[in-house]
Amino acid sequence: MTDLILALDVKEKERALAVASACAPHLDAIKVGYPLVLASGLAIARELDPLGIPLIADFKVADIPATNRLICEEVFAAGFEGVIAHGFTGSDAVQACVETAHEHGGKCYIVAEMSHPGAIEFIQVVAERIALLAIQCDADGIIAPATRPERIGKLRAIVGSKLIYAPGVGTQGGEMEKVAPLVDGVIVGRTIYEAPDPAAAARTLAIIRR
Ligand code: NUP
Repeated sequence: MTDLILALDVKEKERALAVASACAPHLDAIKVGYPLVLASGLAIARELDPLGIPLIADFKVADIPATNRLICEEVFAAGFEGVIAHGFTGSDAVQACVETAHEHGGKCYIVAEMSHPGAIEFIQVVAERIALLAIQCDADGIIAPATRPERIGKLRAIVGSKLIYAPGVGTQGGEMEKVAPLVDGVIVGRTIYEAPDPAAAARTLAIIRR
């Protein structure tokens, strides 16, 4: 079954914890990114820990290898199980993230193609090469756009059985029914946490993704 991953881009800590807790029974992972960590600190990982749901740090790590390693060490020391890194930085920078993740028993996902309209200007042009690089660097999976299912198909042909996680369902226009059969996990943020009843929204999406 395709995983349902909540993008917890809620900046108020108490509300973030409340949304995560209410939605938890319907989730396979929670993705935390800059909005929540910059507002609440990296210790948010420890506060989410009692939910018993894997946490993915979406920091889109994109620096030189030495700095990538330092960033990823902090991510895993904080209690995250996975990290998302950019691939356009090249193989040495990607390898630093993958190696650090694996040294900590964690996973590393590489952004192959982003989901927003501007992604067609630059990153889409090299998305297949990034996906191949992710495989060559032993990454655990890639991020591919739920907003362009036809692109997911092209990237799947490159990554085979490696994981594909797709953001862009709901508010960005991607459709769960079309995307879920193509990927290993669907990442959803606003459609869940901005809903009047986030738990009900998560439950509905969890049923549709089957
Ligand atoms: O290409 C990407 N698109 C994207 O939306 C890569 C991402 N990591 N994301 C993230 O997925 C984005 O930062 C947000 O956290 C989540 C989608 O949220 P929403 O559009 O469902 O609210």
